[in-house]
Amino acid sequence: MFDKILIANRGEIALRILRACQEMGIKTVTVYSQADAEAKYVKLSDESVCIGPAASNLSYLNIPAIISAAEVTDAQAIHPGYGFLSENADFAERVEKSGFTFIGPKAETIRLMGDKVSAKEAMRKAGVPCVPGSDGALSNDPKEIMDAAKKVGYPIIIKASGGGGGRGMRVVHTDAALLNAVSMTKNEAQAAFGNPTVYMEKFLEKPRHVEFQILADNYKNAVHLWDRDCSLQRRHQKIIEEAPAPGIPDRLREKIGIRCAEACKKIGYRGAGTFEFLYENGEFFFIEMNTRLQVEHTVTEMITGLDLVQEQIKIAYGEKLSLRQRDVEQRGHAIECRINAEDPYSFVPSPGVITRLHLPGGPGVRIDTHAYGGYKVPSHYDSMIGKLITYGKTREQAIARMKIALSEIVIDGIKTNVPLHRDLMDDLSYQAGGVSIHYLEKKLGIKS
Ligand code: MV4
Repeated sequence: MFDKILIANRGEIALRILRACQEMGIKTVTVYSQADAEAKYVKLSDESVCIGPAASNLSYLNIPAIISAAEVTDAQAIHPGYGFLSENADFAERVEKSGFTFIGPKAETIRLMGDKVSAKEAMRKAGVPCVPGSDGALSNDPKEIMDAAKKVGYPIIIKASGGGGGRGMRVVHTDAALLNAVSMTKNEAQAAFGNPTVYMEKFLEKPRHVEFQILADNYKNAVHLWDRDCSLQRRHQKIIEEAPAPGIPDRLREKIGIRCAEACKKIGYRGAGTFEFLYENGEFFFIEMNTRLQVEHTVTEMITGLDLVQEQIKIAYGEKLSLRQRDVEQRGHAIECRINAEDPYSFVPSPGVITRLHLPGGPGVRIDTHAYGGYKVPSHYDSMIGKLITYGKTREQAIARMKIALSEIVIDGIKTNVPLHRDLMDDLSYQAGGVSIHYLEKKLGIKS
């Protein structure tokens, strides 16, 4: 096994990865910006290296600084966590060229999935059901664009191939608006991603966001770890996730999960990955693949009993998957509330010192956070300061435990979105399960 791993991230996920390494007897190197010098995981790691000032561009996105930190500490592998450099194919390539192991897929796979047109084409060919659309990049010929829209049928959505996660999209309802919408999306895509390529899809009006977790090794073995529902979101920021996705027939979940695992074998995928789908009227439609560990991996861990970070590390070291599909358990239900340092209704960030912190506990309660009483939440990064996860034999029990945990939690000194989570756990539509991606924004719209 690796002797030493460098963790190229910060916050709760740095601590999460550190704990996985410690349990495996692997030494750890953390890297930190000047704003994170006091972080708990920095103190808990075997070695740490300051990689620059607070601004992410100069620290957590500073590829040469991170690679030199691995060199001076003699680390063998780099775990990128999520966000920052985790889906940067050039980073993965430079890590490997410098003689380290990148804990993630091959650079070429990251590049393939980063281009949404090529990702969708690869998945369509590998038997994953996709949203109907232009099946490839949209041509520049007005007649061909109009014909494509006629074939797909309005409403349609134009998406930038270099986009993803909600960036570079435009919904079109009529022929009259089509050509202008395409050219505006192309211009924006060129400016934002340096790539004017766009594609067309049928616009699904009220879908759920349901994703499948997979694990694959270097030897074309792959398993799926079931699904997660991430529909509760605002402006493409997920707020609550759960596993499994409620109310979807097991036969269908199993069929889609197997399709995802088979697709991984076909494309030679390696590591942990997520297939994002829209789910509407009982059907799954693939939209994008994420090639990183995700924030919400925790709910999958709770229902499968697996440690996804340890699985990533074993795969990166070159071990064969020890797990076959029939060994993957699925037990009970898990919910994750993302705890953000922000105003619960305006969503304005609220950095500052946490003056008092009381964390909940008890059966089926998990907290992943690097925060502590006296910790100063820096203003330079994402506002998520932790994740509260509850597990239950049933969804009802997981909700009941979440309500209790949310009633116990005390975070003073800064504003957090805990009050919003309390409201949502009491929301009858949430309790019923299966709300769409628009539910939270609609509910907040009525409120404010
Ligand atoms: C869509 C869609 C409806 N129809 N594609 C937004 C994020 C990006 N991953 C894809 N997104 C969407 N693609 C079709 N054909 C609606 C969205 C969408 C969305 C998707 C998942 C989670 C939240 C969302 C919020 C708004 C729009």
